[in-house]
Formats: sequence, C-alpha cells, structure tokens
Amino acid sequence: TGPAVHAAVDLGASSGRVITGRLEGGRLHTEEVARFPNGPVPVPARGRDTLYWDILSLYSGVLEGLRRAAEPHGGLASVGIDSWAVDYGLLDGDAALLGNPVHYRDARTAGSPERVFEHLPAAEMYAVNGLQVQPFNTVFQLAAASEGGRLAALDGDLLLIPDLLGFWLTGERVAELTNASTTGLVDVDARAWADACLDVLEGPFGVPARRLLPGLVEPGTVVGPLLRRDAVGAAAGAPLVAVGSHDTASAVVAVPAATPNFAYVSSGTWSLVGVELDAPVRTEESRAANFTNELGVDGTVRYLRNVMGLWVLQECLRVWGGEVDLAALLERAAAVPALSCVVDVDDPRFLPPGDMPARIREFAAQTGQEPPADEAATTRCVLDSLALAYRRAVRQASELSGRRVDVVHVVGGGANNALLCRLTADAVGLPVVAGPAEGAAVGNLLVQARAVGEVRGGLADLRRIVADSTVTRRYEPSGPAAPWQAAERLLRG
Ligand code: ADP
Ligand code: LRH
Repeated sequence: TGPAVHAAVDLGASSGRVITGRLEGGRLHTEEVARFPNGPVPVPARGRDTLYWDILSLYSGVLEGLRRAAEPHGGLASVGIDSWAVDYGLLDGDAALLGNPVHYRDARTAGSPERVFEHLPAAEMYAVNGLQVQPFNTVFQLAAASEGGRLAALDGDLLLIPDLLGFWLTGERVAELTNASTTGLVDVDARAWADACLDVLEGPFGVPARRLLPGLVEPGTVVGPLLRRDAVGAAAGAPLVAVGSHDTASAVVAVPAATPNFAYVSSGTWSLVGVELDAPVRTEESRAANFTNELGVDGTVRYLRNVMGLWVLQECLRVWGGEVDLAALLERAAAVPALSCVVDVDDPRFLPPGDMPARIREFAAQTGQEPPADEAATTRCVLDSLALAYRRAVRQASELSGRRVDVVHVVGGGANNALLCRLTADAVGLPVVAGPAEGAAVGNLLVQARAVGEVRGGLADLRRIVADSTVTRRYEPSGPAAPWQAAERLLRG
C-alpha cells in the first residue's frame, strides 16, 4: 500500500477547497482536488437584505471533494475540516437545521456589543475571554438573534460551521476549541466554556446557551468515522479529526518558522496579524488596541489583530465586474507611485459588502487626499494601506506582548501577491517570508497526520516539515521608514 493520504477541507470566506496530503521522507506533498466559490448571499428577510452563507452548496462541494480525494486511493487515512470563525448553524431537537447560517458581515449585530456590555462590561468580558470586540463575535450574533425571545424555547444544538459539517458527516456533535475561542464564550485561561458569558446570554437575552453548546474538544481529537458511503464514496470509514478548525489556527500551525521570534500575517479575505504566545495578554493597553487572544493548537495563544485584508480588493474586483486579470492589475498597481493615497482599512465602512472604490474615494476626500484616479491606483491604495496596517499591528503585537520579532511570515492566498509582500517588508522594516499559500490546509493536514500517529512531535517539528515541503519567497525591506511614518501620522491624526 502507498503512503497514507489525508484530506483537508478548508473553507475560506472566498472559496472552499479540498486538498489531499501525504507524508513521504519528511515532506508533505499536497494536491488540490476540489475548489468551489464561497461568499455572502443577500436574501430579503425582515424588511432588508440579510446576508447568508450557502451552507448546502458548501456541503455538496465538501462531499464531492471527499469522494474525489478518496477514490484514487480506495480510502483516506483521515479527514479534517477548518473554516472561517464565529458563524454557526442551529439544530432543533430533531437535529434539523433551523435556517441558513447568517454571514458574519450581516448588519444584524449593529449595536449588539453595546447591549451585551450593559450586562457584562467590556473590560470584565475581556478579562475572561481575552477576545477582541468585533460586532460579529458569536456572543453578539446570538444576542442580536435572540430579539423578541426568538431563541428561548430552542432545544437543540449550536454548531460552528466545521462542527456542523462534521456532524453531518459523522453524527457526532463537538465544539472544537480553537474555533470556539472566537465565539466570546470561552474562558481563555481554563480553555472551557465561560460561565460569566453564558450567564449573560441565558439571563437578559434568553438564549439557552448551556443547552445548545456541545462539549469542547482540543484539536487533535478523533471525532469519529465518516458515515454515508452513498455521499462520501470511498472516504466512508475514514476518521474525522477535529483539527485546528478555525482556519487561522490551522494557518498558524503552517508558519515555517525556525524560532519563536516571528510575526505572521495569515493573509486571505482577512489578514490576521500577530504572534504566537504561551499565555494570553489582557492588559488595558491590549484591550484598547483590540488585540485578541484566540486559542491555538498545542495549548498556544494566537495573539493577533484582525486587519480587513484582501476583502477590500475582492470587493473592488466585484464592483469593477467582468473578468479582471489580477496579475495584470497588480503589475499596473506596482507602477503607481507609493503611498499616493492611504485609507484606514479597518474603518468599519469597509466591513459590509458594497462599492469599495466609492468608499475609498470618500475616505480620501474626508482626509484631504487626492482620491485614486483609476483601478490601478485604487489597487495600489488598498495594498499600501494593508501594508501600513500590518506595520502597526506587527509593532503593537510585539510591544504589547514583549515578544521580539525578527521576521514576518505571510501564509494564505496573499502570499502569492508579490507586490503586497514587498510592501509589507518595506512598511514593517523586517524580512518577509511568503508561503505556503494554502497554509490553513497544510496545518489542517499535519494535525490530522499527528492525531492518527503518522508524525510525532510538537509545533516546531510540524513546522520543520512545512519548511522542508514549501518553496517560500523572501523579501528584504528596502527604502526609508519616513514615508510610512508620515502615512501613519496622516491616518492617526
Ligand atoms: P480565504 O481563505 O479567505 O478564502 P485565500 O487564502 O484563498 O482566502 O486568499 C484569497 C486571496 O488571495 C484573493 O483574494 C487574492 O487577493 C489572493 N491571491 C490568491 N492567488 C493570488 C495570485 N496568484 N496573485 C495575487 N493574489 C492572489
Ligand atoms: C478568517 C477568519 C478570521 C475571523 C474571520 C471571521 O477566515 O476566520 O480569523 O476573524 O474569519
């Protein structure tokens, strides 16, 4: 028999993919066997457009991908699923899905954090969950969804997206910890559900949280065998491993760093920028900077900041329509003078889907800048602005945590954007190492392989495998820091 083949299901906000991996001679060989589009679907509901995920189409893509992955090998050694964070499906007492999962960019959470903080002040909540405040954290989504007592009588399950798909595949209900840590409902010290947060949902908001939430499992737990040969073909019987089911947790596993002195940019629809720590940082400065302590594989803490990411560019491309050639556009953007116009990409106006080029022009006008004149200049503005945001986040992560940073690792689709990587090196003033571009899938595969006993060791060992298996590209910083400092001053006033 050949080497064991594992399959990673990696659902990003812009596409889902199924990637197989096999270990041979200390290297991981990967192959993409399926890719399907993903994105917000607006549907009229409650007098406005509500944004949903098309979960059944994603599930179909997963099934087909697993069939394709398993077929040539007559089976799979294991399967793991990771996805974007915070979103969930609700099941009733008969395990029937109650509606389509709502997309985290939906407007229903406007004002929800403030309503929750009336019952558990933000500082007290941060002391427990260590989590950044994003309006879409699951706790705020549930508070919003509970309006009118809508969830009070619910007697079923709340499952985060990878756990929901895992339930459909295996019949087992779990809450994998790395993803659960993004809900706002986990105690970051105890790595357990947080009573203080559950009490708020159950009391004032009438959400029966304790009834709905399944037991937590650490990444690396074998959940159970895949059922349904009719749906998954030869993948039936393969063990589903709860990997770092938060895509960012899996991506951080795949950072090919040789020492602990690194920062990472997990660069996809979002850019998640930070460092890996052994323990959370919950100082007042950290809370004010909206740094988050999300839980990682092997007891680690992902201390990071959300930067709006390539989402802004994705939405520009959507608005420009047609078949925009990204490579050609990036080439033209590279020729635009640096830092002609910058925006604060983390401004909330860039969160919902919409006309990003218009929002960029509006931001430029409000800050006394000449708005970008065309598509190339707009693209350059987005990339300069992202690099500027990375500069701030890397510096803050290092200062707030005390972790020295010598190198910035970029993993995820953004590792393929050479211009952005070069600008990041210039802005941060540190070398950038780019790759792997399918970081989440690689981290997913390695945690599976370890769970089924095919590799041993800690994160350093897994990272050595990544380094030995990946062609990375290195970008050295060039040019002075002064223009970046000036752009920073322009945005921060
Ligand atoms: P997600 O997991 O959030 O769906 P990905 O990690 O797949 O995101 O990254 C998608 C992004 O990566 C795209 O929006 C695009 O900007 C960037 N990207 C992917 N491939 C390339 C490429 N060849 N050149 C430039 N950018 C790329
Ligand atoms: C990236 C990501 C990120 C979350 C966001 C909702 O895909 O998981 O870590 O903050 O989606």
